[in-house]
Amino acid sequence: MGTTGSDSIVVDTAHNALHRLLPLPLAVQPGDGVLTLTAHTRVGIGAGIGGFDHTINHLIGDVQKATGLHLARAAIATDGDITLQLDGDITEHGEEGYELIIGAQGAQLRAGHPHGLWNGTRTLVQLFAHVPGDAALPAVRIVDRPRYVWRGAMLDVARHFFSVDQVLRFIELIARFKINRLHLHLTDDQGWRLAIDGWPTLTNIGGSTATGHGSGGWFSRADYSEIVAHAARHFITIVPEVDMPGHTNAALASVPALNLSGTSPPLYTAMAHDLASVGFSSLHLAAPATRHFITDVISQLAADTPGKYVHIGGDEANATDATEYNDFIELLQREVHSHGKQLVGWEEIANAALLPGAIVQHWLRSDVVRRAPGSARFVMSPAAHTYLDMKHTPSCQAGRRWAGFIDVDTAYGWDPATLIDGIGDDRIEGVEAPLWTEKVATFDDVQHLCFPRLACLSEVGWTAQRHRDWNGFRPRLAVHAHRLEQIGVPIYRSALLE
Ligand code: TNX
Repeated sequence: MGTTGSDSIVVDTAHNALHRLLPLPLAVQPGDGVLTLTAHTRVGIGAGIGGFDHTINHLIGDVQKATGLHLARAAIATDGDITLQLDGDITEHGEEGYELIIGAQGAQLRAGHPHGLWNGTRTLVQLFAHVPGDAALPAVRIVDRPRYVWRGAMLDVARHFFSVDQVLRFIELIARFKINRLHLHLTDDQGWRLAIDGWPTLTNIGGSTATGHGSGGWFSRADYSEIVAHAARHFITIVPEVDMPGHTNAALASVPALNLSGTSPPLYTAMAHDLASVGFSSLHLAAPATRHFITDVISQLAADTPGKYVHIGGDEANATDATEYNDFIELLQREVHSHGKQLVGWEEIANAALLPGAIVQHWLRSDVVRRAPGSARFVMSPAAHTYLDMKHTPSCQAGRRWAGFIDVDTAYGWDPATLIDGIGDDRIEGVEAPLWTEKVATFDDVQHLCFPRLACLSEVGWTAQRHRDWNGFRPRLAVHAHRLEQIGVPIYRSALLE
């Protein structure tokens, strides 16, 4: 096929197919007619490289859920079938791009990489009406690739713990919108949630409770690997965070030798109500166990995480001396690099001497972000637009309000490239929406705060800015809010979508 120029989007709002696509692809050209799948339609691999079994099986499962039809797999696809083709010669759409052509002769999906094929299947599944018995796909030609490589969600399992099954479910939900990073905030003052070999008290003591005296919990190494594997099947990279040197009361309470005094403080189950009272805990380089602890924690995280990132936190270290803070971050950076991984940290790490490749996650203060060297990369999580723990409206039960109310228009209406002077798309790795869980105790609340706002973030991260506007987005978000409700997700029903 010929290439579709990146500016050639055809926005025909009368066309149903377009209303079903979220995030909006780079180029969509509606055709005439439909392709109606039947019990004889098969899903096959076109000529080219094989090896994307999970993607095909997942597609077959999704088609069954959307239409009721169970499609068979074919070794070689023919007319009328759905053909997936991995073709290393297709390089222009990058790792995640794809081309999808649907017409009377069938559906052809082509990509240069397995991740692109996966993304194409997400688009194909969105194109169904999701009405039982309706197996029609609109004729269309789509050429697509994302704006940013990092489109993330963050789940804080430290303030309140969420089980492996809940995290697996969360992965399935975010994958619908082509989100490709799941950042797990694994440790904080109120809980340490990952077993570390040789340090059993971290979880036995530090994982035993939660904010508000909950019962806590933690992941074994096997649990963590199960999460990583499920994420990988959905082309999601796990970004593990162990927050240091602040936000460490759970570790300090578990291991006396991490304290300068040699004595542990009590467990902390309260919640800092304002930004001034957070950051009361700190690790210290001079405490007897600190360096050994850092080596063990980072090397286990690196070994158990196939993705290239290790997030070391670094936020709100208000109880750490400024010079020691920088030494601490630089030590963590060396440790992360010694395992061949890329350093990620909250914006405060910009105070330390960061080496090329470091990723700075912006959340609050542009002046702090600007201290980062020219070589740094940025993930944008501005609290006022992306913080999923902020209430949608004053009547929302769960969540907080310090960064303002965030309804779906606010979650959608920002451009990462114009947020901070001097930090444009050439330096931005992507976007992420964090869900902090001090005031989020149940998985129903998690889903209510995340959906549909994560769909807004997904389009901020995927769709070219010139193709984004609230009026075009609103009906598409309404379609997907409805679909989430159909599968039982307790979403937030925004009045803006009525
Ligand atoms: C600030 S964002 C924090 C978190 C809190 C959150 C609550 C950041 C790097 N630190 O520790 O949970 O606010 O909204």
